[in-house]
Amino acid sequence: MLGKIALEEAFSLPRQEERTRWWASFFAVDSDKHTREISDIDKYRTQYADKYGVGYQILSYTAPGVQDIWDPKEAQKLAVEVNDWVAENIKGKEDRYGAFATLSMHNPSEAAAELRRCVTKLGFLGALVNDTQRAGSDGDDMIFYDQPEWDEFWSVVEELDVPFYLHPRNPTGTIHDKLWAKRKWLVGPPLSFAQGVSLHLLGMVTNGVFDRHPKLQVIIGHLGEHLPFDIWRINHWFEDVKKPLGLDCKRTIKDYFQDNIWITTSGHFSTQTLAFCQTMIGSDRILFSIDYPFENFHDACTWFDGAELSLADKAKIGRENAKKLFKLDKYKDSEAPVTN
Ligand code: GRE
Repeated sequence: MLGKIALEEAFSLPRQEERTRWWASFFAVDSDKHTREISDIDKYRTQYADKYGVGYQILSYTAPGVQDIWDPKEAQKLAVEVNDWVAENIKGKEDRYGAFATLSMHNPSEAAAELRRCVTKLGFLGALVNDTQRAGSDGDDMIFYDQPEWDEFWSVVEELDVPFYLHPRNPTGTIHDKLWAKRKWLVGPPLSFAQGVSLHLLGMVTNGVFDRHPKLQVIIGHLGEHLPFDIWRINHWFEDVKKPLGLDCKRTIKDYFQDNIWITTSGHFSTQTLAFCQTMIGSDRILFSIDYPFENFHDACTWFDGAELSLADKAKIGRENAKKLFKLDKYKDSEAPVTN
């Protein structure tokens, strides 16, 4: 399918090669290739996109990124540098690339102001944040955005009418030492990433963030970070036990998945799982994505293009849902016929 849109696509700053290699050492079999690809915006990415029918990509600064920096000033400085850098590097390529804002999440009003700058001045399409913000004097604290002081930030996200992508990061500090240190192969895509994001997102649901901000749109990757599989059980426990015991979120988990939450196919190229997600949350809230360069264009695109889906669903998931969500203008192959 031509003109696909992909939106969990990572870059790092070329000046950070050492850090990129450190991260690659945990997650990339070929760390030279990974480092080359993630530090490049245009060369390899555009070649792959042309070869595999991706018309438009929304780029984001790689994990753990600014969420790993517990000094608030340093975090803010890096966020601004990253945003200016990516804006400069996609200039003139607006028919192929957009960007998510990178935010320091130490302070709700500072995060809101940087998001506003990115959206109104740089033309960014939303924000992507890597789960909790490390904080405290030794980085062992974690800031969750499901607390009332973050209402100020969420109001601005709603007002700007842009989506917020809640992306994983690695467990750190005491949490890492107690839970994961002796189970290190489960860190990342096998388990810890989904646990982190699903805890955070369900924290937002149960703490009433979506009730206070009903227009808020949050995207999660990897076909929903295990949540679609658990919707029935979460719904049963919220409605039949937790609400009678005092949980006071206004709607059901199914409602939040209909009105506020989107999932992407990033790094999860299974037709069976996709079909299950379609039955649980519907094709209107699923978005194609790759997760490049942690995954590759070939696997994502040959899977999606060949998957047994109706043409209508292929069009929605491959690009039409994203066009609407991000209010995109024409881009390369945005109107190309959809074929199986
Ligand atoms: C990511 O998307 O950021 C990521 C990693 C490490 C492994 C897989 C992955 O940072 O998708």
